[in-house]
Amino acid sequence: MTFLKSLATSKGDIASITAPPFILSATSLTEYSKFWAELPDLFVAPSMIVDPEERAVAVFKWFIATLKGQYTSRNEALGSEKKPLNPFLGEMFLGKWETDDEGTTSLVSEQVSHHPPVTAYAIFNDIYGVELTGYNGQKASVSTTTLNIKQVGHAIYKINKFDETYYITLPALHIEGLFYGAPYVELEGSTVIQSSSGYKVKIDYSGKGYFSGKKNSYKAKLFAPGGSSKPIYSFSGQWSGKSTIKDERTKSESIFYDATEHHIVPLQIKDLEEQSAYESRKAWSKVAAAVAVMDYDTIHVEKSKIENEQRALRKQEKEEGREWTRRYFSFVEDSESLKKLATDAGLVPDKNVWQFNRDAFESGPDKC
Ligand code: HCR
Repeated sequence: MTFLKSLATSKGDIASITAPPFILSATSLTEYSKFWAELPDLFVAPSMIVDPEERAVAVFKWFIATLKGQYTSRNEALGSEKKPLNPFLGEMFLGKWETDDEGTTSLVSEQVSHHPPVTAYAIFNDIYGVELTGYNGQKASVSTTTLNIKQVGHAIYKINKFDETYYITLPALHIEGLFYGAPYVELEGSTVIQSSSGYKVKIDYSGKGYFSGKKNSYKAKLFAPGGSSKPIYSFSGQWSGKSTIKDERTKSESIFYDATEHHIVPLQIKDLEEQSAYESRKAWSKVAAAVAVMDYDTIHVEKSKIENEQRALRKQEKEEGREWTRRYFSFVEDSESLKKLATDAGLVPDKNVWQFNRDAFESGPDKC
């Protein structure tokens, strides 16, 4: 009841929700950027496809495949969705995937804003010349016992070889099961993947009972360049299960992807002893240990230490008339080409966006 009351009075400020110990996660939100590339084979696959139409299909496939990790992995591994640790400004999460076929795929995730929380990320594989950059914030609202979350930000997927860019919008979601103390995520609304080649995919999400009576359902359409309202492909199914593809020209249909058969590649991160104090696992290690044994007092004490340290830093910056310098991302005016893609995707383009500075990362201390 205390939890539900805290939810009702949170006014959408997720950080202020007092969750019971068994709903607390030992993982910081900066870590969630990894879910974009836990399937490195699908992440790089579009770069090997010459035909732009088939390439757009491959980008869609990779995107759909990321959803299971992004939105159901905690539920599956821990029995319910958990309240992640609220990252501090400047917190970093770094890692890489090493696979025989894809080589190294690197991840750089940085907390670029604390109030409101925004995480920026870059994931790149130089062998295949693909890069994903983006940023993510959340706007929450509460209706009775459901927490509704709108995602702020977008992702940009680039394939160097074809000089092609995909603008990816992020779905809204809500948290169900709060009343029973067993929260889980369901997606709603839509995602648009707009390619600079003109191909566009629109994905509509629904939960139990809307399209198919099944959780995690979606329907998607792939449109050719030129603005026709008739799709060339349609897709449907469960993003955490099986997906079907239908060629709308030949009417042939087949299974396109089965999320239950594709296994993630674990991200490699440095041992704690090798990590800097601003890296997520190192910074939150004492809190994480206390969460593991549900020691609420220690969680509170250790969290407060980090929060007070952060408050002191902000105070000092204010007194010195300066702002915290982000390590590898800067808030810059959006380029005309990205603004066009956002407009084509049906959005009002952002004026400023968080942009990854690869040179700063390459010459900095965090390259691993
Ligand atoms: C909503 C959420 C925090 C944000 C998480 C995001 C949207 C972060 C960016 C990732 O790319 C995708 C992603 C996946 C997560 O599913 C989503 C989280 C799910 C729950 C968490 C809430 C803040 C938790 C609230 C929990 C209750 C018990 C208070």
